[in-house]
Amino acid sequence: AERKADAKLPRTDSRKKFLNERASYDISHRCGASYIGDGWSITAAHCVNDDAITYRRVRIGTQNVASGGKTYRIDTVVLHKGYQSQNKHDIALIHINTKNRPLPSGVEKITLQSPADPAMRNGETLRATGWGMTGAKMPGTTLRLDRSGGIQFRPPNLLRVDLAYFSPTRCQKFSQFKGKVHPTILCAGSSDGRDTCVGDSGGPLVRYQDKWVLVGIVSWGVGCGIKGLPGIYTRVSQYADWIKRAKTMPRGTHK
Ligand code: 4AZ
Repeated sequence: AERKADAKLPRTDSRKKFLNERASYDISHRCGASYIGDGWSITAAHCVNDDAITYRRVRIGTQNVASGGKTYRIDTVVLHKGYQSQNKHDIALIHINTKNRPLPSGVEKITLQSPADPAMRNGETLRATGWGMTGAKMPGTTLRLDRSGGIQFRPPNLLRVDLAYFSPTRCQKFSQFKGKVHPTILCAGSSDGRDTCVGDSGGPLVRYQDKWVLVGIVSWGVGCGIKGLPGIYTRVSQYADWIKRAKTMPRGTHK
């Protein structure tokens, strides 16, 4: 639709100006992702499963949502074939070409949690990071109204939140998640409203086991910050084989 609208504009300076202006104001944050090495990042399928993926970029190597680091075109998207809705197989790999343009210094890949690693215990601490909406105004944040008219904010710098792991048994007890707590997801939340939210999607949920490992991908929830109600994350350890195979895919878009 966007391209059609562009085509209607005359091929003049004003069209050029329009496109340039759009390029400067149209850059907005969409989702998080985690760098896993060899040009590959892992994110949520719902973050990359639309036509606008053509315009989307990866910004890597900065804590600021709008500046610093380096930005790359995405040359490959591998969507999980079983992805239909947000609560099933919400996982995708995206690839950037770092051959001729090395990653910014200091960027490290995160290790994926392995199925053989010690199981998570109910109540243990996991950490999420992202540029998703917050409930409190901080310096530099942009004011937004949510669908219900509530005021929410976009933080300029990366935030982190420590959450508790909710065992599947405990998570099933919430009517909102009953029958949806498949082995391929995990639940994490807090009793005091700490949570992930819109904009954190695709980003990491990590656990410290000798080093930080990736255990979850921010996927979905019912609202944000509702005390006691956890958020839903893709359980990365269940996708070890899928990730290995995805990394062998040729460049392009694979659905
Ligand atoms: C979202 O819409 C979203 N509270 C992400 C996380 C959570 C809710 C919604 C969890 O991207």
